[in-house]
Amino acid sequence: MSTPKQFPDGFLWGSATASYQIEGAAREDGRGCCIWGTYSRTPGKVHAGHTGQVACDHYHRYAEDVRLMRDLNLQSYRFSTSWARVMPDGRSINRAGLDFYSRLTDELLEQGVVPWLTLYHWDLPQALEDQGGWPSRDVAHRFADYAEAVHEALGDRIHYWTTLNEPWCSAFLGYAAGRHAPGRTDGPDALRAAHHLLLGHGLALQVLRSRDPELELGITLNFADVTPADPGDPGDRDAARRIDGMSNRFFIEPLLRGGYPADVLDDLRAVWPEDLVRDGDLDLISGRMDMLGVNYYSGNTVTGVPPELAHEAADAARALGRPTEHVGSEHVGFVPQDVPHTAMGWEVRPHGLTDLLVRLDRDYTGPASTDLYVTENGAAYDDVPDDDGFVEDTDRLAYVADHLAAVHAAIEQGATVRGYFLWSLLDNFEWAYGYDKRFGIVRVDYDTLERTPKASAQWYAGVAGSNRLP
Ligand code: PNW
Repeated sequence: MSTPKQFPDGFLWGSATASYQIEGAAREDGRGCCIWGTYSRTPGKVHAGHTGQVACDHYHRYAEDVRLMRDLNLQSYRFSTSWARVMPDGRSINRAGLDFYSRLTDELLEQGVVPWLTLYHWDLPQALEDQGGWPSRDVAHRFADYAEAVHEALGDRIHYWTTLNEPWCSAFLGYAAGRHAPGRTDGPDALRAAHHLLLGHGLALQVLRSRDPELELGITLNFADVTPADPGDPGDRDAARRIDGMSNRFFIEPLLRGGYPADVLDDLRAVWPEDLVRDGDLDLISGRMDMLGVNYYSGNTVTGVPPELAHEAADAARALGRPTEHVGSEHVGFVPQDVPHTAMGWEVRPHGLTDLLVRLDRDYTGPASTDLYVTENGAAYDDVPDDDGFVEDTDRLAYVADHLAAVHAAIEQGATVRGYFLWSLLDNFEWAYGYDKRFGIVRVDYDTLERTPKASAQWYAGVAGSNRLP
């Protein structure tokens, strides 16, 4: 019999969601249109034409959802504010939009749930996309104004603030691969978007810090476990260096080391816009952070394709309408592994989370005295509800248990990990997959909008309540 794994005192147990994925009420109280509204209404972009118009109707059911969190022993709730609700045209403030987040915050505090706010989880006001979107430098400044407006309304009650969720997805899925909103497919523009997202983070950090030095500030990045197909093969090792460079180091190095990784800039030589980085940008981007949010789901095993085939491969992908998100590394091959997969087709690689947290602490956050939080981890599976809507989701439960064991192992190896947020509290709008993929520990019946905790929720409530893994 194995001994229960105890987590450190004060470890923060929570769950996470995002505005566009759960709120609905897309036209209520003056909310403006956002890029996901536009993208999801574009034929062929989102599974079955699903949109976030109604989603989980959290906008009207937030009180019920907060009670659910309390019943599940959750100590913290990570949610995002919708920029288009707060600033419908990306610039002027909509009081009614802020009031919703004020009501939500009060409800959380009343039920003893610590609010953890993300300012940007992908729903850029359409008006700002129409003015160029993230490839335009001005949007970074608009983001700092938005951060100030949200802080003005909620700063007295919220301690934890993260600027961006997964800028990698915003930049490379949104502007290079076109698989996320706004659906553009231009490599240099994706790089511009990435830099301006980081700049927006730095500017917002500065605003928030100057308004209140006591806030706990940071950003959430997504990381992948990247391994070479044959560690003895120099081509495969170089492929792993490239994908690790673009997926993992491209964002963390400017944030915590003050510069883009030299080898990655080298890989990007042909596409990197020369006038992109201005004097002072990297000082802003590397402003001190109190915490780093880590989102982790899976990883890839990669192999090098001979360079002479590289351009051919990139052209072929483009001709098929599938340009790659891996700008500058179009010739890397991905080798499926014979391991369990989730319903997303993502490989289950819990050990990668231990390695990642230990590496981040050793190479980046430890030296910077920045705490680590897992701000997302979880899985989609094909749920089968019984007549009462209950789901015995042993697969999701096992996924979470294995990843929590991996977090525990990282802590035992010395990594400073202070909390874990399960993605997601509710089944919700899973971006290009619409409502077809379910990540919730609580089932949502999309006909009745009824919520029913799954077996994984009951299990997770036990973990959160006892601060240990059974
Ligand atoms: C994250 N990838 O998205 C987001 O933060 C959530 O909003 C989302 O629902 C969740 O993970 C599950 O998908 C990702 O292709 C989407 O590597 C795609 C990738 C990674 C994260």
